[in-house]
Amino acid sequence: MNKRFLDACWGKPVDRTPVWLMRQAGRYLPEYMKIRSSRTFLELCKTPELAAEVTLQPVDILDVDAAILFSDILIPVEQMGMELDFVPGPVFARPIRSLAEVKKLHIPPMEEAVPFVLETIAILRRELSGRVPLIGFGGAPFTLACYMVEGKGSKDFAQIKKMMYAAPEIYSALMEKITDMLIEYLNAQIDAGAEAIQIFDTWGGILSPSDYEKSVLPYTVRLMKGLRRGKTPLIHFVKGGGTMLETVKKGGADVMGLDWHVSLGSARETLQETVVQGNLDPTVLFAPHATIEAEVARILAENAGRPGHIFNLGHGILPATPPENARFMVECVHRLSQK
Ligand code: 1CP
Repeated sequence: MNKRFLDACWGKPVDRTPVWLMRQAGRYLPEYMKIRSSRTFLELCKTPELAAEVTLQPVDILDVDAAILFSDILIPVEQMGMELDFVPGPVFARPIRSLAEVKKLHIPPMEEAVPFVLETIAILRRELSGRVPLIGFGGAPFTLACYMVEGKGSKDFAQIKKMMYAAPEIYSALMEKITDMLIEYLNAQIDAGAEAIQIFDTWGGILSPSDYEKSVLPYTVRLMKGLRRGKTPLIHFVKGGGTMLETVKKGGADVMGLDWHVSLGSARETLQETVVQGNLDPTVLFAPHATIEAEVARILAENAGRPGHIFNLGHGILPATPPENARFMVECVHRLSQK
């Protein structure tokens, strides 16, 4: 039973720093590509035995201290009635632009909408049987709204920002509906057996701190209050959130995810006793081993032995990463933090 990750989420002392990698399953692993080659990404997400298999690959290959459900943040959005494709980034055929379109979005019972997600979690809990904890996840309301309004990834997010500034009634109706959906979706994951939940707010950092506080934070707060989180720690990762940590902290998560634009040491000063996760630049995994080891050592030194640090990348692992370097990074974290 490896409880290192969960203990660290609650700020308890651990024998060595737990480590996992955002997006640790996926295209950089040949073992993933083999399974993926004969089906689409969506088919893979919707086939519980296979989704469970690719979830376990990085646990076996990298020796990480947590598994994260293999799925995507946009899977539950498709079930609200939006046609979704991956090419490989997500694309919605008909983005949301009007109040009528927001009103048409529905929130089906989760056992009917995403039985495959709940089934994957059940299989994983059986197969892991305590080996490492299982993290469930969802997108934050704003990040999901970005994709739903833009229709795909974007460089400037002009459509969602335009809606926020020029059509606040459509924006708030959409954010309310997404928040309602996420409360159902993430509670269903908790009930199915997810032992921690990470909320990915990948695009929260594109807003000014004042807009984040006014137009994103209230929904995050409502989401976090709506989750059955007694025994289930909540991790909140806002990419680009380093310049507004005090504001993000008001969301109320147990663990704050950090990207690499903020130093872990100064973030800990700002956040005081709040548990943190991060924050190695994912491109360091392209460097020679000596550089990877030095960067791991630097981050551990910035944490300065405080309890409540989960080692991770500052964002998802890049598809061209050599798996051997990811494995070496995990080994460095374990070796250098050993008590
Ligand atoms: O072709 C393929 O195999 C699809 C590639 C792929 C994969 C492997 C996508 C498309 N999503 C995923 C899995 C995924 N997505 C996981 C798996 C669990 C893990 O091992 O961590 C998770 C947690 C996500 C979450 C996700 N999807 C986020 C938040 C995290 C982040 O990286 O910021 C976002 C923004 C997405 C959208 C998405 N889905 C896929 C892509 C390529 C993207 C990013 C598109 C963009 O940059 O806008």
